[in-house]
This record gives sequence, C-alpha cells and structure tokens, in this order.
Amino acid sequence: MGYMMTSYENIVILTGAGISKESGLNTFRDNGGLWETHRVEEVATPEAFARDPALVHRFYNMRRQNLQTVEPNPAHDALALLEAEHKGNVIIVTQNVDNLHERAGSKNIIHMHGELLKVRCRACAMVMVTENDISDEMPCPACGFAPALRPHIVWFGEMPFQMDDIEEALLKADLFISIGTSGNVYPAAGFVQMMRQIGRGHTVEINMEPSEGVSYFHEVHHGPAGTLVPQYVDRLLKADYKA
Ligand code: BJW
Repeated sequence: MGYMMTSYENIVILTGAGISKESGLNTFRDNGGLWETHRVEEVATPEAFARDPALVHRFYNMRRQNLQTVEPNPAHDALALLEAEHKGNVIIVTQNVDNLHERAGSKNIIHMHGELLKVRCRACAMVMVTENDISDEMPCPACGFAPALRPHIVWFGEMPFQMDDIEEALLKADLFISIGTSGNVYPAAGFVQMMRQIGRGHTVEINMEPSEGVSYFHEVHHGPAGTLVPQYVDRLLKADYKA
C-alpha cells in the first residue's frame, strides 16, 4: 500500500451506502440504485411527503422490512473491531439509515441522515423506534394527533442531525476515513475539505471508484469495502501494537 502507518489518537469514519452494498442493500446513485425505481424528488424531500405521504411511507416501509433480511458484512465488522481494540477514540459518522453498524457491534455512531427504524411525530416531535409499517392514518402514541408520523429521516433541504457533534469530532480528528460514499451530498461531501482546511489530520478514501471529492484525500484505495476495510483496520491495529 506504500504509506507509513502511524498510531492515531482520534479517528473519524464517514460511511455511505457503499459500505452496505455487500450486505445486499442498494446504493442511491449506482446502476440499479434505489433512485432508479423512485425519483429522488418523489420520495426524499419534504415536498414529496406533503404531496403524496402514502407513496413515501410505502418506500420507507419497504426499506424497513428489507433491512430485516440483511446482515452486516466484513467492513462493518472490521469497524466494530477497530472501535473495540483501538487505543484512541473511534467515531462513525454514517449517512446510512440502516442499522448495520450497530448490529456489527459499533457503539459510537452518529446517524446524520436519520434511521429507518425510527419515526417521528410531526406534531409533538416524539421519536419512537418501530420495525412495523406506518401510515398516515396512525395517530401519534404520545399526543394522539393524526396524521402525525413521518420517517425519522433527513430529506433534501432539511438539516442533518448532530452537526455540532460532527464538527467537534472533525476538529479533533487526526485520521479521517471516508468509506462507500460518492461525495455528491452536502454537508457530508464537504467534511474532507473541512479536514484539509483544519490541516492536521490524515485523510483516506476507501470506495469502489473515485468519489467526487477524491482529489482532497491524501490516500485512496479503490475496490470493495468488504475486502479493503478489514485490510486497513488490520494495519491500524498493528500500528497501535507497535506504538
Ligand atoms: C462501494 C461499494 C462497495 C458501491 N464498496 N464502495 C448545491 C451545492 C451544495 C449543496 C446543495 C446544493 N443544492 C442543494 C444542496 C444541499 C443538499 C445537497 O447536497 N444536494 C446535492 C444533491 C447537491 N443537501 C441537503 O439538502 C442536506 N441538508 C442540508 O444541506 O441542510 C442545510 C440547509 C438546510 C436548510 C436550508 C439551507 C441549508 C440534507 C441531505 C439529506 C440527504 N438525504 C439522503 C436520503 C436519506 C433518506 C433515505 O435513505 O432515503 O441521504 S440523499 C441520499 O444520498 C442518502 C445518502 O445518505 C446520501 C449520500 O449517498 P451515498 O451514501 O454517498 O450513496 P451513493 O449511492 O451516492 O454512493 C455510493 C458509493 O459507494 C458509490 O461511489 C459507489 O461507487 C460506492 N460503492 N459498492 C465500496 N462494495
């Protein structure tokens, strides 16, 4: 791989749909991606939900059910191992709404674009966990209002969650690894540029193909995450051992 591996104190890992691809979940923008069957404006904007809540609920109900048929893959497993064994801090900032990082054993996770298994009341803002289908007719269990429930998902034009926590983590990071994301969607796509502006952390891309932001990374590895992430984690843990 040609790069000297050192031991890092604070590792921030950004993940996207590509890390869950080998588990059998579709990405958004690849051939056969989720948005070939549903146009993004039809399902992933507040306007789409206002226009046709039944369609949007169906899209997320389908993905919520599908999530129960898939398992974490070696890339998720390797990141959980890194968090458990690394001497310093590891935080995963995921754009993914699946729960495969948790199911692999990762603990320190920020779901910046929300979670498939959560719904929120648009009247009282209560958030609840559910594996079941939801519809516009269901009243909110907390305030009784209907129609009330919406997916706890960040749509275009909405503010991603925990941006302050993410910024704090990036400011402290001495290693930033971006895995399985095409670099099309902001603010996540801008994190690597932010790291370069801060100027002290090493930046690594692991993705099937060069992302939109590839030129901002110090180090890039292109290929399947299920193979490359375990290899990279192995090198990080060996560097810890020597340090
Ligand atoms: C593999 C692999 C394998 C495959 N191994 N790799 C103009 C300029 C800048 C910004 C904007 C702009 N116009 C509008 C904006 C803002 C907008 C935006 O970024 N738009 C762009 C499209 C231009 N962003 C927002 O609106 C965000 N909010 C925001 O900015 O708030 C601030 C604000 C608010 C209000 C007013 C003003 C400002 C919110 C973004 C929300 C994104 N939501 C979605 C849907 C979530 C719900 C759902 O899941 O249904 O999140 S969009 C979708 O894209 C999803 C993903 O998390 C996100 C990123 O996709 P990702 O993960 O990168 O997937 P892909 O498919 O694109 O890429 C997969 C990659 O994996 C590929 O490269 C493959 O090669 C690779 N791969 N197999 C390794 N085995």
